[in-house]
Amino acid sequence: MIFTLKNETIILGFICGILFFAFQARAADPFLSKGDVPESGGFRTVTLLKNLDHPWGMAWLPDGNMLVTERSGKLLLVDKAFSAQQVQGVPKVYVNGQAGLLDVTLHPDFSTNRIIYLSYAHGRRTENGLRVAKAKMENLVLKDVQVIFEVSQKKFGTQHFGSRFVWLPDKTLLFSVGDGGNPPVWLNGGFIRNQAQDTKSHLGKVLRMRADGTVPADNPFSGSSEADPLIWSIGHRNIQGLAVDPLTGKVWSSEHGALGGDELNIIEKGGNYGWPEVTYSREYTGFSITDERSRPGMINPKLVWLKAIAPSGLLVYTGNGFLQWQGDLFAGGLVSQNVRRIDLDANGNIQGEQSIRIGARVRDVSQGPDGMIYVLTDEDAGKLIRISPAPGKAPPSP
Ligand SMILES: [Ca+2]
Repeated sequence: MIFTLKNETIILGFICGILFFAFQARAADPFLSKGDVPESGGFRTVTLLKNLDHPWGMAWLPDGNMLVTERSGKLLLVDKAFSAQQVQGVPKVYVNGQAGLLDVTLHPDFSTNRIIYLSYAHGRRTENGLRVAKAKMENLVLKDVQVIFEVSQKKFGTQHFGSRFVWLPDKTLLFSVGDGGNPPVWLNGGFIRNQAQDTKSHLGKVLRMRADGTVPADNPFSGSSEADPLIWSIGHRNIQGLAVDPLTGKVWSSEHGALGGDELNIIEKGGNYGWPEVTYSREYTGFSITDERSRPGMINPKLVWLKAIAPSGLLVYTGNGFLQWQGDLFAGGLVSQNVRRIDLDANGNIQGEQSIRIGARVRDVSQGPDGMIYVLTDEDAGKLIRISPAPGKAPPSP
């Protein structure tokens, strides 16, 4: 052979380089969920409350009571005996299709300041958008209601508002805004979904604000004239699940695709998650949206549900009710009518998935102060359901 040692070293280095990048690319490939998901056992479900009108979000109060939103515009205080009373003073909400009263969350210092946050659709069919309001809750009345956010791009129709809240440890608030709708909904010379890649638009984003609604100085586009300073991440279709893992600090999101291709992502500051230029999902007609599944500079999902579950509320479970499930993710599914437990190993890698059958469209998933898992179902007579270990049985295996 005529290779010199130097040449061999270069060739070996080259091969190692290719293997390294191939491994990196493989490591970053998403876990593909094809729909053949095994059923989980070892739990039971109990219906605690019936006849909720399309409940959407829930938040636990320090005293063990909870707040529940109904999409039709009511905010309910549910006490520990699971009896519900209406809270007065909710702002006027646009209710139609996916539009309505959406998520609710408490200020991190709620126990001293009694402040809550609501997200909701505002406007009318021809011109509407997401709003966020904060208010002080005094017994069963909201006082000092202040609108602290309104989507700057008004849209037509009743699709894709987002919206979930999650607090970061620094007491800033992340919330999702949907892309505005499916074709043929149109804005500024293109399908409105293209707004998800426009850094001057709120649509199709995760946004981050301070508790008073102002822009944190360390947002990725803070001080830029090229982008909206509230933007935290871009390229999202419709995130309806957001959760922070208190141990790792990771922010997880679950996001609707169109036909198939729902995603589970880890949200990073300034990240581009690809929609609609990169996606596993297809148009509802079956036509292709794009052939691209991945692109340099865009962040791959951690998991893709090739068969859509229509993801809703998301939970990182940390309770003592199910010790083997600690650290796992629980993603509600509207279409799948179950809660998917996503089994994570100690490094946060996805090991697999199980189905906790609910038998109705699941809208939100939350961990109660008792360490049990609570679910809201999206129905005319929606339910609050508790998932707890089956009596007399060993807890379910990991
Ligand atoms: Ca994506």
